[in-house]
Amino acid sequence: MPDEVVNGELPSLSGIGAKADLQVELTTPIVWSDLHRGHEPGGEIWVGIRTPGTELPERAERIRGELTAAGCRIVAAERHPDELLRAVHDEELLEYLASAWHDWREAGLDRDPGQDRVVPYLFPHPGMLPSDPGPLPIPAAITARAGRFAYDTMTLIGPGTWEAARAAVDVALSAAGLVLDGERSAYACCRPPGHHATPSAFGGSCYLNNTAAAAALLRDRGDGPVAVIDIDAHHGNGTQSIFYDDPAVLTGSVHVDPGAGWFPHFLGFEGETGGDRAIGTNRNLPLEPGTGDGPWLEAITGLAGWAAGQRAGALVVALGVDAAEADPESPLRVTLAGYREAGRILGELGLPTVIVQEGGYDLEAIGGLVRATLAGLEEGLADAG
Ligand code: SP5
Ligand code: ZN
Repeated sequence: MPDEVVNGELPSLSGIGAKADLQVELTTPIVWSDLHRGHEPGGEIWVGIRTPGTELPERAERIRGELTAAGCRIVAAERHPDELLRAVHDEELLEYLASAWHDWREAGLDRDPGQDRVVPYLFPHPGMLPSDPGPLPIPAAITARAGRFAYDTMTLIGPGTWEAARAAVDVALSAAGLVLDGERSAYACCRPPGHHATPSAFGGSCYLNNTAAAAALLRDRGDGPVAVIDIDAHHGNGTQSIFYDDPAVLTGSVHVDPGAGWFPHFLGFEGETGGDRAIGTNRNLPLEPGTGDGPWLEAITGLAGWAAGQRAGALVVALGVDAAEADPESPLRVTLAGYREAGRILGELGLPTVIVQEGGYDLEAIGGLVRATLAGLEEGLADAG
């Protein structure tokens, strides 16, 4: 039944922003794992102070609730082989993440000094290392090992973190699998998020790069280059690093300008355009703090046009909804209608599309923002025929 009949309202002519449209029923399958609930960040160490966490289990529950109300069917994630993790991460990082909590407890650090999460205390800063360092040693002490792999103090590891992060990759890979099996689109409702996780290090509330794992699977099983378009408010530095020298994966990101004082601070600038073996395959479009729908959508249109011009055969959308105006973690000011239009622009590419959840921290808004994006995406795909 068409939504305008269900809601007793006329459909919007403009196609964006009208209330009737936001009640639209969706058909995109949503992939899910209960294991995310085991990852309770237990706070973030911000300037040395333990502050409440932002990347909470309720995020995924809210999104799922909204999408279920929109009629989406839930598909349970399937376990995938570890080999698919090694396609995007170093073995050392994987071994560390799988054992860190256990090693922390074995060392008694949860009792003395009484820290119930894994927190690094020093980092292998380039200025501390020999000029030709060779392979970075893996310190024997878990407290130091933590700084060998984490690049911030905000991304803590607790008892269920590994299982949740591992399951989040399975969620993204299962969504990619649905698309490889013929679905036009699939949504990976995963947490913890992934786009800040690099081949060898993690941070920014991310442990394993879910988006990159999905893109690598599509690259290896599909036709033509895969385009990753990252619309999270923050630069997708991990995804960029993973594919920087890979000509078969195009990575584009629109985000708040790291040069204006925003995470990830060291990366995400316009001049980063791909490694020597993949020149021109990375695009960053940094935006000023305070930017709203117009320039944000223009940037997304630019990235979509670029992907089409490069004859991308599949699309992975790194969907952070933290660019929304009320989000506590970013200064961008995108509206609900803006997210819907972003979905439409990306859908109009007409590509097999995997949408992977990244950030978004306004619990009241995130469900609606994801729903609006998926509604736009379905409209765009329908228009593309
Ligand atoms: C996936 C994602 O959106 N990660 C965002 C990571 C950005 N974190 C930077 C945190 C900057 C400090 N914010 C103050 C929070 C105090 N609790
Ligand atoms: Zn973000």
